[in-house]
Amino acid sequence: IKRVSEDVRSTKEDKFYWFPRKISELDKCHHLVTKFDPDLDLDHPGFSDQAYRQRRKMIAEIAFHYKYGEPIPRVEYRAEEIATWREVYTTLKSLYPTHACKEHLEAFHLLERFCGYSENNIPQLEDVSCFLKERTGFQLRPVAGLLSARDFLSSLAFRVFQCTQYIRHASSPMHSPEPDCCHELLGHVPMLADKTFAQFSQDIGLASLGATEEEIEKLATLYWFTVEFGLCKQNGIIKAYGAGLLSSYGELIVTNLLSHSLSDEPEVRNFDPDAAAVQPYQDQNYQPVYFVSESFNDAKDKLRSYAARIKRPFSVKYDPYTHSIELLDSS
Ligand code: HBI
Ligand code: FE
Repeated sequence: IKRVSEDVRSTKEDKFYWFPRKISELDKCHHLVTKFDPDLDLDHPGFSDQAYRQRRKMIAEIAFHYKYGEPIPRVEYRAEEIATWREVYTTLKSLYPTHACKEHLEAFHLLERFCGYSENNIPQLEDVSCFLKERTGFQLRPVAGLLSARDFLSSLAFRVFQCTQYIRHASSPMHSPEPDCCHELLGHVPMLADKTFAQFSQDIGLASLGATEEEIEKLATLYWFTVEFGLCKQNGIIKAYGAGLLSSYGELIVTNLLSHSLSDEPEVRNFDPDAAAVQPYQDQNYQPVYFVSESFNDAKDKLRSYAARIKRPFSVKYDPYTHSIELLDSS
């Protein structure tokens, strides 16, 4: 394997999309998608609530000014925000023992003990980030809303998870069209505390670096059916590990019925990255299809073999000592 030199990378046939080569360059990965923004999405529960939109902007300012290496500024949440959190927290927590995978349950318990998780407190991203760093080397950085798939996935390559800090509108505690802190803290964070899941997440990120638009679309879809809506089988029972499920009361309930259900709607398939990468998905309603993994190790191995088949003019290796990407000639 030889190192690719700068001049080789700039030749015409080897053109590829820019990507961050070191962790501090994630400061440039901030491109937002406005699809579900309350200022522009008429169906957003906060669309006609000026005070909510103002508050969400204030919290988004933290993300706009944030630079890698700084502690994540704390937010003093208001009573109304904590009330929304409490409702989400208590409802979901009551479902986890029967519906969440064991990795989520175990981490959730630790987060309650050590990280300020409780029905009366919205945990601070800085505290959660320190907790995750010790567990799996993952860390958080604040983000102002829904990021482009390319920017979002590239941060995973560095074991950085981009986290929203604002909370959903009080009028609909059980649903948010966009990611909010309930989704991140209750759905994603506990899973990122698991070693194998952390590796799986980083592997999707590494596969995305410099990828074509088509490959990014497929990786984002793969991400959707695993990290967001993935199921796994534990002791013969189907459990949820996807953050979209673990942070949605209605959809979480649906998945628990799948172990016993005789109907074929929704459909449950064995996880296969080639199929999941091109499966149409639903971002406004419940999924018509779920993919179930035997274990995170199995999912990780399958993803690795999928990623190895993506054609790129180079291959990448993460250097954990310098938090940077080494490019290797793939020929
Ligand atoms: N942005 N802030 C944020 N949070 C996500 O969970 C997220 C995102 N952008 C894209 C995305 N998730 C995925 O749906 C894939 O497109 C990668
Ligand atoms: Fe998410």
